[in-house]
Amino acid sequence: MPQDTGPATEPGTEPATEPGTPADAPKSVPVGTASGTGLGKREWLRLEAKADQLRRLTLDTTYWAGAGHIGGGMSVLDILTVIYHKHLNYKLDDPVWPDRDRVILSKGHAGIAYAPLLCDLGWNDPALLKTFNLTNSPMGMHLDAAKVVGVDASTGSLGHGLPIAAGTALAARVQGKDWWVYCVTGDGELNEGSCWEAFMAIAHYQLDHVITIVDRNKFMIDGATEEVMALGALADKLRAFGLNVIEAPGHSLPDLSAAIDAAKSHAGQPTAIIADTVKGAGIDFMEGDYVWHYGALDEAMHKRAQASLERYYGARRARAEAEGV
Ligand SMILES: Cc1ncc(C[n+]2csc(CCOP(=O)(O)OP(=O)(O)O)c2C)c(N)n1
Ligand SMILES: [Mg+2]
Repeated sequence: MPQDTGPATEPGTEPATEPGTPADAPKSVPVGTASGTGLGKREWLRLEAKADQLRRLTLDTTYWAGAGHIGGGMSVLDILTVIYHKHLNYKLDDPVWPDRDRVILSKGHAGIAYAPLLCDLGWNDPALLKTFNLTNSPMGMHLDAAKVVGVDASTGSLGHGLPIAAGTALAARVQGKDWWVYCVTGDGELNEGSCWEAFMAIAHYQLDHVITIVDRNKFMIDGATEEVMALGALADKLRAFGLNVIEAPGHSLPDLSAAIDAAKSHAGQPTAIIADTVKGAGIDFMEGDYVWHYGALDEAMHKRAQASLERYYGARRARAEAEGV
């Protein structure tokens, strides 16, 4: 949450259309995973509205751009929503406030989901989304920290975010600062050896203010992670590298929020949260299909995707209404 001021956009942004029923929901709606402990009902609904708004904007941005990394954009959006709209310490009116928490989107190809969030905060002109990845736009497919306000590190070449996160946390230590560093990685990205070098450094230096969140959507660019380059017992591997590991359903906002709370209260050892997500979450014809790692939408597909997102939001909101306290 931002300092002093409230969230950038309050609830009430829900579409006027009546939501669908849970039975209509795409398969990515989590079932039986509610802890309900991470968020109160009102806040849960507020975050659901925000996540819905950002999913729609990500879909539209993909449509305007002609194509984009929509699969991994959709899988990471709940993670980004919970970070920015619940946990992150920042100032809306001063995006470069030196004491802010840092976010490093190591899976930089998800810029197509990150750009809408950074525009929605008011840090970049939302009109820029219509130029996303077009010639001369400041918003390229992978966001450039020198051109897009709010980006703490330019990423896109996989495997660099975790080393940057380690360095950022060490810098905080040297300066006596206590900012948190959130590093969001892909699961296929963990094929990069530099991630594991960084995990070793993060554990060795006990950088407990680095919270790694792995978007475990089980797919990479060209297939299932377990077929292309198996991660196997990922949680055990991360534990063996010295990290505290939390596994959480990655599309359940209360569970994600509770996982971040648990990471923050686990002092002395850095935490990695493995967020179990669905590639293409919310768009039924994309879910779990790696072909939609990067894809183009015509008008008919755009409309189908919008209808799917509406059902998805309806189901999620119904769950929050039923299970929230
Ligand atoms: C060093 C590097 N090699 C290759 C690529 C091309 N590339 C972009 S996304 C991607 C797959 C990443 O998979 P994953 O981390 O699982 O991403 P997600 O499923 O979250 O979209 C690849 C290989 C790249 N961006 N950087
Ligand atoms: Mg993946």
